[in-house]
Amino acid sequence: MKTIHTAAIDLGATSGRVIVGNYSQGRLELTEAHRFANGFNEVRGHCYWDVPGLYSQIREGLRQAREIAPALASCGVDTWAVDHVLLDGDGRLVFPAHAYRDERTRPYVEKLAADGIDRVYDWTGIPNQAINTSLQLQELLDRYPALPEIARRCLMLSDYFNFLLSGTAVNEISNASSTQLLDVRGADYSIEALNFFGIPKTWFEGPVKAGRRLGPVTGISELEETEVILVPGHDTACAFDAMPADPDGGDLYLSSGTWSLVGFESDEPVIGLEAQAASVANERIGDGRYRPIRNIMGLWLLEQTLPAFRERPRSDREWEELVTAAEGESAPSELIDVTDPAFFNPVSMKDAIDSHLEKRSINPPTSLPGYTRLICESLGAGHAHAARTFEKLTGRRFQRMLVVGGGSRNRLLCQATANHAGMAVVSFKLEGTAVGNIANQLIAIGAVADLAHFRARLADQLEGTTYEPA
Ligand code: LFR
Repeated sequence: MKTIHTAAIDLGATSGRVIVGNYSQGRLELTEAHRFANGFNEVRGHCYWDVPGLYSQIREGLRQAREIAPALASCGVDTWAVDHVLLDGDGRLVFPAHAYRDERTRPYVEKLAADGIDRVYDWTGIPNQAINTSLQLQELLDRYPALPEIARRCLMLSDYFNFLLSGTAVNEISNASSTQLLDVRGADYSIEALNFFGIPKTWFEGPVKAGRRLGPVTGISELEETEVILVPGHDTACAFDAMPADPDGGDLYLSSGTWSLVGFESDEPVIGLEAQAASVANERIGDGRYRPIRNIMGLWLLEQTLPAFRERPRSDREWEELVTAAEGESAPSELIDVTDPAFFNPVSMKDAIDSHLEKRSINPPTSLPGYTRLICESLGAGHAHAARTFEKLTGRRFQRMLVVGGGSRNRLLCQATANHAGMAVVSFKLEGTAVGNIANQLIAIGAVADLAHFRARLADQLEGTTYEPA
């Protein structure tokens, strides 16, 4: 059987990459073609992404991918969720893309909490979060009432890059579900939610399931033979697709990076007042089914604490040293509440942690290993809390928690999660988002029958590390 080459364009909030997947005889090998830093820019108190810059990195990445694999069958794009662009009737950008950590939606969270969230959660199954597309658009429309006269279409970032690459504009369902505008009981936008937020219905078209072939890459001459495939546009949906899960459904998933996303797959949404109180987000899988998750602050806490220390790690070896030193610290008796909004985008994360602790009369750690230990234990407790919440809400019993993403390499975090959850944690050192992206391309072009087959092959190929609860 010949080798099939595909490219995952995988954009995260702090870095982007283009990864070539070489698939042959049921085995997937990955080669990184291009990696680049990403981050939002703050201008006069507001946060924006450099969207044209990202597109130019994507094009460079595809050229590099083609150097590695001249016969590149296809490519697919996944990005972080909730952020989006507005386009005019000719597909021109009418507004710079804000980054979800822009604090302009803060008053809108309070307004929705005071009036409307019960209805909005009932319609959409998505809790009240400052990052939601719904609130971002509501703020823009309040501030610029003439916007509907100029903007004709709203595309999530993944949809927009698909449009630039293929000329085809669609709203893909997994990323559409992160907007808080999709009908949780159906597969279309919620008219009630759109009306509630005052968002023009015409900005969206009925969401499309992943797997559609959007057309050949346009505008990059060497890539005319490469097809753009609609993969799940939301990186977390891709990461979940990459889980080498037990087909019996006994696994809970953790995609661990800037955010910790704990969840599982389900034919039914998890809704109702208890689910709402527990902030369960009913996001979608690329095939339209549900992926109820809890969205926890994640390793952002640690990443943002590092700049306060001169000895911050800069290589794999230095990371290993930091984790070992943190393991040597005594376990903190009090943890931080990883849901505190003070950690969302502080000027100094270390100061935010210190004042969070001081308010409770707890002494802050005195060293980087101390902060690392505190953050990993607190995240572990957050993961465990999410696991218990899902068990309580669904009556399901999860046997294991599977972890992919950057945090799967962090022993301390995996062990803390196992200890707090009383559940085995199995970590796969896997670029989950890129692997799920590639899996969806292989299925769309007919190289793999379906996700169950892909996962079974992947499980044979991978060796997980199991952390038993202490
Ligand atoms: C992870 C992620 C999360 C989403 C957050 C903001 O990269 O996509 O799933 O809640 O970023 O978009």
